[in-house]
Amino acid sequence: MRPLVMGVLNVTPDSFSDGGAWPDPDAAVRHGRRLLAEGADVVDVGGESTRPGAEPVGIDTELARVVPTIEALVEEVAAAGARLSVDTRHAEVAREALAAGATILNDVSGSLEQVAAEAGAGWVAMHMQGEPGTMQDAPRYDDVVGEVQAFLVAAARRGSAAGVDEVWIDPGIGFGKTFAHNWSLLGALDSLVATGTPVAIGTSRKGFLGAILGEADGTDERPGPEDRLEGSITTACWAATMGAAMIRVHDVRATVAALDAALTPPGPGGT
Ligand code: PMM
Repeated sequence: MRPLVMGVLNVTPDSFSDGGAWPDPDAAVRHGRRLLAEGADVVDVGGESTRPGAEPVGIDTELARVVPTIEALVEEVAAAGARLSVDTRHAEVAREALAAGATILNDVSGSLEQVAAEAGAGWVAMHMQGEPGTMQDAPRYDDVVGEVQAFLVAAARRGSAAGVDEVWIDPGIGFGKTFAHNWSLLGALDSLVATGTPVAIGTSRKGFLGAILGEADGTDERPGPEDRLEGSITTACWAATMGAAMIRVHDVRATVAALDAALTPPGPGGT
């Protein structure tokens, strides 16, 4: 079965790949509609960039970006049979966004299970080492796969104990991780899937893909976020093959098509 595709809708001036593209709720709503038309199962609305080195924006700014966007999209998303999620690490933003109609809390802090439980929402617990401002300074693990998995298994238990019926775990690619850590986590994704809690993952347009795409074409020039589609799609298909149940992406149309192609069993053959 194809994993759910979560389309990224960043209402921020400074996200690493699409920051500034939809800086105000009107532009964001138009892009949200496009994500739906392209086949997104979930539209993930975020109002604070978590890119490495990002400055925190303040709760009021985050609320002013996220809540009107969710309110404006809620009916169309429901009509399309899709869902809205809110990408935040702040309890207050999460509460307001869930009250406005989001049904999944995409929690990059991995700590807001009580908020999800109170709202009767789904909860994505993501792993992050440190804070966005400093997380890439010197990420360190003795055993990245084991440590991230232990954190996520504990988070899933906390979520269930708090009364969340729909818990997801996400290794947090790029969140306090070197490129090598990211590859190790991707390589061992099946062991995270084997824990039994549905796995969500986001590799889309991230820096470690830029590095490998630069090496692959022999130029050693690292393509920018907009030019990392091949790596984004390949890793999405890899994650799906490993059993991930939700993939967070910027390029919804291309990813849906690639996942459908990758996961279709060989048939009797056409002409
Ligand atoms: N990555 C980003 C933001 N939110 N949420 C989850 N669950 N998993 C991720 O990997 C993730 C996330 C950073 O990417 P962006 O700046 O494009 O939003």
